[in-house]
Amino acid sequence: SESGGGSEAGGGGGDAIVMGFSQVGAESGWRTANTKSVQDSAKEAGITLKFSDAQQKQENQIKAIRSYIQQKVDVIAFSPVVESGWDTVLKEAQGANIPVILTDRAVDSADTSLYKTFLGSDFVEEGKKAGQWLVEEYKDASDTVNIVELQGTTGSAPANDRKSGFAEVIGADPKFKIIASQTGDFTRAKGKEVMEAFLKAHPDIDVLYAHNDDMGLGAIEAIEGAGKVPGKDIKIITVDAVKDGMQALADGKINYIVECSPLLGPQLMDLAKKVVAGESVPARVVTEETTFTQEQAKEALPSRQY
Ligand code: GYE
Repeated sequence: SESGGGSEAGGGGGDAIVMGFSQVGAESGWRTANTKSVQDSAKEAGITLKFSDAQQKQENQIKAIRSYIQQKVDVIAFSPVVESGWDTVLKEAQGANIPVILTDRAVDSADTSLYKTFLGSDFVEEGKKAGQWLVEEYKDASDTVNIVELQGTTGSAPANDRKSGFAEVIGADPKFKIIASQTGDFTRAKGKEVMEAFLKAHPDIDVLYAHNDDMGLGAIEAIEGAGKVPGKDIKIITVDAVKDGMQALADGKINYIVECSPLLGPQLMDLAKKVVAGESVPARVVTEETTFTQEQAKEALPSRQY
């Protein structure tokens, strides 16, 4: 492996640790910030990074992981686009004695020995926080609250969990009705397109719950295009809190954002060093996160990094 120049990098007879990282894609502002965090932190930690972008396709990630196995990297890290279907390739990595770290998203493999740890957010909790805001916002209302939902990438951990956490909380009160729910693939373009269809089919939407800021931002364009006022005629809740989302929140077009931090790089590099050195690491490392109202967004915006 190449020398990365970091004095702490080890595990391979003094050479820098080589990490193969398979990223989901470049679908959102969150993802761009996450990629930068991983790349910057690898440099900082003296870890040689082999990086690939799977363009939201599982087959591309499997190919990338197989090529990292062939190249005999020291550690593989990846953010699995969907939860299912990883056992075969993870067994190949295990057979080659290459430790695997899940970052950001989880897999549903029953055999948890196939990876060393999972670093990332608690997406169920994020969905619950979104639901709790809604329950509070409509606590004095007795009429039905019509909700439309823009889901993340079908089969992905954040889409599955943000949906179930939210449904659990609002399910306690029958006045909350999800009248439409479809994937917008975590992108602005798809969020806009699906919201346009929702608006045509349902003249009576009260609330939009979007699984990320980007889909929410696309939906805002659709809402304005339909002559309605986002944040007023239709209340909007999103997840992530990237800069563009925070700006829309401060401008009153979004009503509430549940934070999901993309800055996983420093913790990932620490975990990688430990795993390569054969040290034990916790099976689960959960990211710390908050929520933002419109007022809080105005305060936080000037110092927001991403
Ligand atoms: O919320 C979304 C991105 O996996 C947590 O993926 C991540 C999600 C994030 O595309 O914006």
